[in-house]
Amino acid sequence: MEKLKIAVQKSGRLSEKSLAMIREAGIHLTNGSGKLISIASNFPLEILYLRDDDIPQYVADGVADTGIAGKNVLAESGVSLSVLEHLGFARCRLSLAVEKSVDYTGLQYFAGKRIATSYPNILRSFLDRNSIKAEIHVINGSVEIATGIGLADAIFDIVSSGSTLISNGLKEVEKVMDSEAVLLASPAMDENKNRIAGELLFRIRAVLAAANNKYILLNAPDDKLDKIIGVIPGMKSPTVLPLAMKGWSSVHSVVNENDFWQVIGQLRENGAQGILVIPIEKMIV
Ligand code: PRT
Ligand code: ZN
Repeated sequence: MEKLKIAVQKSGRLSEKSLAMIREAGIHLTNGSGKLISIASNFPLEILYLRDDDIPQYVADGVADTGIAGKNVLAESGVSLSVLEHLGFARCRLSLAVEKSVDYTGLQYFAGKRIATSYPNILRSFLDRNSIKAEIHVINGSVEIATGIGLADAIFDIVSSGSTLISNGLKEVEKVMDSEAVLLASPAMDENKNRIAGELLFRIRAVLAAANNKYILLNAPDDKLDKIIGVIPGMKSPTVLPLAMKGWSSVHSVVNENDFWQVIGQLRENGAQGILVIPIEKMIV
């Protein structure tokens, strides 16, 4: 049977999480390190291990049908591909940074300056959009040292925690884009591959939804039930079951990770007791 080919970074920041996500989608991989290809035993999927920079082009050319790459890499490649899903890992941003001592007053600062980066295309289009003429110096790797060694006046690079900037005496002054890993799809897939890609996407969404939600159980005094239910609407509405002890009910629901601590606080204020929080394995939305 025909297999869907998915391109995954061979080794780097995306590799482990990309493979973990595929495994959590219930797909078994016969994997060994250093391989170029793995084949799934229980799903029509073949994994191609590539450098992340090559992934958008390979997907566009149909060498791979789908792929996982950073949004930054897709933007830099200039390849136009549809993003099937934002995957929520490898989050970072691309920013302009200058030496800490610079009295930065705005984008005009960059006019006529030398900016070092490994992302010249994204930077050029940002500067063009803002009508700033600057000199772009392309360097691959260790961009953060470019100002210190006198190669540039500023840098444009990936920032995550910001600690690399701080330890090189730099400060972030303009965020140009946010990035995270994205699932890309080739426009050239036939009907069968589209169907497999659809099933893979369905499973990945179930994994992502599960990771973002928790199952919650609690005991509520009946006279506070309405208030407590108001705090946790759940997927449709919460399950409410009477407890053996008169005047109390058990409430079951699903709470989004983002609202979690706020919801717990409101539940306690409203007299909820014995709150249990359980991870969700898969969530079909
Ligand atoms: O060999 P290959 O070409 O496949 O890998 P690579 O070396 O090009 O990429 P890799 O594995 O380093 O990163 C892959 C992707 O991870 C990037 O394209 C981003 O989408 C994403 N990502 C997320 C990051 C970071 N976070 C990150 N912090 N990529 C790089 N960094 C580096 C950054 O370059 C800077 O030097 O970490 C430093 C900044 O981190 P903080 O935490 O100090 O701010
Ligand atoms: Zn790369």
